[in-house]
Amino acid sequence: TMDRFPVRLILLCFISFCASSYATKRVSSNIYVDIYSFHINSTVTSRYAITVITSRVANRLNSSKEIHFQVKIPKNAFISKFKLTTEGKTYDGVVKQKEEAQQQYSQAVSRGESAGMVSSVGRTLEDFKTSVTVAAFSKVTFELTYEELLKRRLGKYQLLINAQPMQPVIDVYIQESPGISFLKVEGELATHELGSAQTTTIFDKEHMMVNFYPTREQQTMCKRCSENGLSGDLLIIYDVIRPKPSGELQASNGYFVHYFAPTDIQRIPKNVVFVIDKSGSMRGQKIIQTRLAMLKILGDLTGDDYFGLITFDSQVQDWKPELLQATERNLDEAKTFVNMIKARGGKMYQNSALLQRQCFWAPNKALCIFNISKNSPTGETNPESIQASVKSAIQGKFPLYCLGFGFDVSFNFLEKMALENNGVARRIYEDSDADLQLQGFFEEIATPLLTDVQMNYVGAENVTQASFTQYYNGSEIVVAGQITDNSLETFQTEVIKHNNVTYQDSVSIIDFTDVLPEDENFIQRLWAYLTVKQLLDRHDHEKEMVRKKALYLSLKYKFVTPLTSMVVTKPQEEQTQVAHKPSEEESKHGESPCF
Ligand SMILES: *[C@@H]1O[C@H](CO)[C@@H](O)[C@H](O)[C@H]1NC(C)=O
Ligand SMILES: *[C@@H]1O[C@H](CO)[C@@H](O)[C@H](O)[C@H]1NC(C)=O
Ligand SMILES: *[C@@H]1O[C@H](CO)[C@@H](O)[C@H](O)[C@H]1NC(C)=O
Ligand SMILES: *[C@@H]1O[C@H](CO)[C@@H](O)[C@H](O)[C@H]1NC(C)=O
Ligand SMILES: *[C@@H]1O[C@H](CO)[C@@H](O)[C@H](O)[C@H]1NC(C)=O
Ligand SMILES: CC(=O)N[C@H]1CO[C@H](CO)[C@@H](O)[C@@H]1O
Repeated sequence: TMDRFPVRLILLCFISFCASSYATKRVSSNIYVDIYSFHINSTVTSRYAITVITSRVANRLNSSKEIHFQVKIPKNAFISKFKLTTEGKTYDGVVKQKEEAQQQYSQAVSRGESAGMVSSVGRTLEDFKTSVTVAAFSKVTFELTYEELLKRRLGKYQLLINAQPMQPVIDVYIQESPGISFLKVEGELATHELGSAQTTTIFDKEHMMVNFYPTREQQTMCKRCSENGLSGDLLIIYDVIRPKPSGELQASNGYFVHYFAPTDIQRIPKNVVFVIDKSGSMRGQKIIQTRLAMLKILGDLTGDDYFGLITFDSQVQDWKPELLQATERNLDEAKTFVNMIKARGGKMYQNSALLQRQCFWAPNKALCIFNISKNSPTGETNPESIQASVKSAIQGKFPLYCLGFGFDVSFNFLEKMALENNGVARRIYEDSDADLQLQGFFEEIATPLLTDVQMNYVGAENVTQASFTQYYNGSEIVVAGQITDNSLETFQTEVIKHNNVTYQDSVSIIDFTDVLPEDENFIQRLWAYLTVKQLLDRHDHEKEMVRKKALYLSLKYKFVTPLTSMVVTKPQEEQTQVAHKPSEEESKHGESPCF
């Protein structure tokens, strides 16, 4: 028998969801407070995006006035700089260990100041806001910098820029060697009415620029505009050309980055088990959207895939006792089954009570046993023991993916379980497009091309994650590290899959693309960003060594991460504000209680 690609389990965990309606606060326009310049400047160098938002505001009143600065930044980004300048003095944000900043935060709160600066707003953005009292006839400049590594999904990178109603001017400069294969601009601001505000300039295949300069008139006349001006997202979407299957290597100042995304490979057939919650908490839209998504996903399976369906409420039902081949006949039968899935009536699970589940697999067979959590009469279990038993059942043989719906789901639990088992967890937002979110996630993992990829680097140290259980079509493997003694002569790379060398590159200086002097630090920052992200994602991130290392790098590179905060001291009365990276749970629970 042929080797099957490992079973992939998709847990669809729709547990009661908190709707939260978000009213975006508008900066009220006032002829006496003049935002005379608002500039968003984003530079992307080999997928590493550094964005600077600069706002210049004048107080034209003869008395002092509180002036607000409020912007939205991508969740995936780390803030790395904030400063405000007024009356000739500059006040810089200082990145400190979170606990240290917490003290200043608590003191400010106890004085009745609104001390928090960042909150979570939606699926993809965080809200950053601050204000400062500006003297009569004075000006203030706010400058915020954030950094992120763009992740390739479904064959493209996406840079998201959000504009609030304050006369935005957006410049995006992208440089990618060996070249950009396509570039397009989408999003709420890429509309017909604003068409003439946007231009794309192609300098050559490696350098492109997108500008968005709406006139004052355009800012009030478009569909997405209020009387205060336009607001919405601009999405810059692109991909790069990949002339070499062994990937693209860049180095500067003693650091390297390796982008690996081969396409000349056959897909691997896969096994997939869908576990679908049909308990009472799924009633209404959620179960309808799940059915829609499942029908579409089943339609996307190919003939050599094997699949299974399991539904549960308080009991577990297998569609078939074993995985079946995705033949047309079996798929039709499965679709009939899916169409019959109904959310059970019955009571909703109160609080964050969560169905906890234990799954055991045998080859081509999936069996799940569900454990009801503490609040239920059926017995108490602790998440650690469930995580441990799932891990021992899987034994690293295949990745586990968990999808959590809404915010009442114990997402951290799902995430930890997925990470421990080489998978990922995704939060699905209950919204009109929940079925599309589900499908999108499945598409990302639908075409495995490589398994057990090991990237080896000779003459390198402090290398980021270098082994990957799977590589999917449309994604990209990125590895960065330090070059020992900054010596390219000894630097070598090879990519090994299934203990069998498939790509080998002994790199010479010629293979490295030139990096301009002004960009020479970006690979080092990219390395630091990736290292911190991966350390924070590790399921053992609470372990002291991992934490320490992530903290050290966050402080060194001035990243606002879950371990650090930025303290901003404002001109008057030694007022301080603190920027924490919010966790989604915290901010949502604060905003809207569930029941
Ligand atoms: C935008 O940022 C780039 C890179 O930092 C810089 O070279 C350029 O001058 C900036 N543009 C403006 C208009 O500030
Ligand atoms: C400020 O301006 C208002 C009218 O614009 C005026 O009535 C007031 O006297 C001015 N105050 C000072 C201190 O100049
Ligand atoms: C991978 O995706 C690209 C387009 O995104 C497609 O052209 C190609 O056929 C896919 N490869 C496989 C093996 O499915
Ligand atoms: C890089 O690796 C060396 C040893 O190979 C170690 O001494 C050093 O602390 C590491 N640096 C970082 C930032 O982790
Ligand atoms: C690599 O795989 C090929 C066939 O796919 C096999 O002939 C060869 O012996 C393998 N090499 C090693 C080192 O395992
Ligand atoms: C009913 C059921 O499956 N209960 C199990 C819940 O989980 C604990 C520990 O993980 C098991 O010991 C129980 O048998």
